[in-house]
Amino acid sequence: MSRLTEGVNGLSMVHLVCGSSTADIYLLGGTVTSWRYNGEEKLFVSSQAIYNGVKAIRGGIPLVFPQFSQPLKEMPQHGFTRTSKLDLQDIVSSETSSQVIFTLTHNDSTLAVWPHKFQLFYVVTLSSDSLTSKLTIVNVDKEPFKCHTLLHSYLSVPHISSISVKGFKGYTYIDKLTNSSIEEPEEECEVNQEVDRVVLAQIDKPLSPVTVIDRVTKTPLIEVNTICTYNNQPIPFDVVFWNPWIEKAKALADLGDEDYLKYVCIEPGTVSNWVDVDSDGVLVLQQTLRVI
Ligand code: TA6
Repeated sequence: MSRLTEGVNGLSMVHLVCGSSTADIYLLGGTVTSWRYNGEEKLFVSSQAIYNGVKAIRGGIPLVFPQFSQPLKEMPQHGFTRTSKLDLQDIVSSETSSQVIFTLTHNDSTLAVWPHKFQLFYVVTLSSDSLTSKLTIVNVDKEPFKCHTLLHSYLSVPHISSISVKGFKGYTYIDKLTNSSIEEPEEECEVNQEVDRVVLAQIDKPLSPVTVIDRVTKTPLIEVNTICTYNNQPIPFDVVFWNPWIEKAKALADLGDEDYLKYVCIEPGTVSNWVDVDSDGVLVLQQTLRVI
């Protein structure tokens, strides 16, 4: 049954069970590190991931807030959430789903690098064939603030050469390797070199679903469905598409040299522009990973 338990190196984690599916979520960063559908792992975690309670766990679904990358130098890359200990509020199970609810509230260490008062809610819901991550940011300060949010999902693949990604055709993306802006002409995107792209939101055409498919049989493997709202109104969201390939994989100490062959990152978020969050404003980013 769903419960609080101990993970690697005794780190606290929640194990969710729903039918024949399971999920593991560490209190460190609220990082989902496993989602098993009928016993098959759908997320990737690095063979060299560090579980010391301080460093972000490399893999699964790290949370990115309040910044993507490192535009504000006083704050770590991808913000402080993925290295913060989230507070476990509740574990709720029903016939059809199992859910864990976490919170994170501004504290001395967050205020020291980002002087804004916020409350973060993170709800992970496991159902028989899907895993939903719902990240909610509330501005509990008197002044507005600007932030990014992103779900940095590492999706497990049989072999990187065996898959392609559908859903980007016709969207413009920023290629972070060349800092160029390119319109995606292809129905399917293969990964045969380093890929680091921010696929830009289009207001009238949300980037959902994005689907990882078998490149040969065209069988869908996993679908990423995303919703993003501000004060309950839909807002545009981007999707980051990343694989480090050979050289960058070697350069990441907590990633196995061959690990790049086993995952693709499809990362929905609000990252190409800061989102203005007014006092009492509510920003929600939700992804549902579904096995097709
Ligand atoms: O989401 C893609 C990206 O921004 C890449 O540029 C790469 O830096 C990746 O995130 C991993 O970042 P991390 O800080 O987890 O090593």
